[in-house]
Amino acid sequence: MWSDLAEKPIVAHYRRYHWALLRRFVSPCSLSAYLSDVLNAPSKRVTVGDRVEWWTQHAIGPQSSLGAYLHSSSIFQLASGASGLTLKREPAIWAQVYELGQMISLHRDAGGDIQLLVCLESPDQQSGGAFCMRTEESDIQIQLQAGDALLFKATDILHGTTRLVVGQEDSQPRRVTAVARFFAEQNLSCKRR
Ligand SMILES: O=C(O)CCC(=O)C(=O)O
Repeated sequence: MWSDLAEKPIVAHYRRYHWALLRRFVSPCSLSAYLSDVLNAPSKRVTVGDRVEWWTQHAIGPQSSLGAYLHSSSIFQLASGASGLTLKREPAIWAQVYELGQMISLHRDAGGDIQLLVCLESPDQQSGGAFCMRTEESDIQIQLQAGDALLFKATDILHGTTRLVVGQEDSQPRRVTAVARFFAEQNLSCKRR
């Protein structure tokens, strides 16, 4: 599927801007299994700044259907091809659930060389939960829909989300995303010194 990657528009976009949007990346029939993997996984509350920001982080096991998907060779090939790096085969994986009032403000991640963010559930458009990026060129907001994915360099690009609020048709908004974070192999020529 991802052969001749360098010629794909998504890869060209990633190489130029360090992010690329993949609409309808996950098949609708897989979404409910992945979502239930997240909702049944062990979780911990993450709080930043005295409850100004909080969300729930879920540990995803490699044996679950979502874990197997994020560890699959097609995801690995996509990340390798887009980054142009020799990546370690196993990504770090996890998921996060945001509910009413929850968000994550703009930040850069501390590690990783390329990250795939997959949206498994999205609130309606009036309920917030947009993915935000601040690049050198502009501020970008993307309302990810369930099944959409975003490849991005999370250590370079400032990113976060808008807060989930009560929408006209959604009094209990929820947003669920999963992450596969890939690391480059150590540069062997540097290691030898
Ligand atoms: O859930 C999101 O959209 C943001 C996740 C995030 O900040 C990250 O993967 O570093």
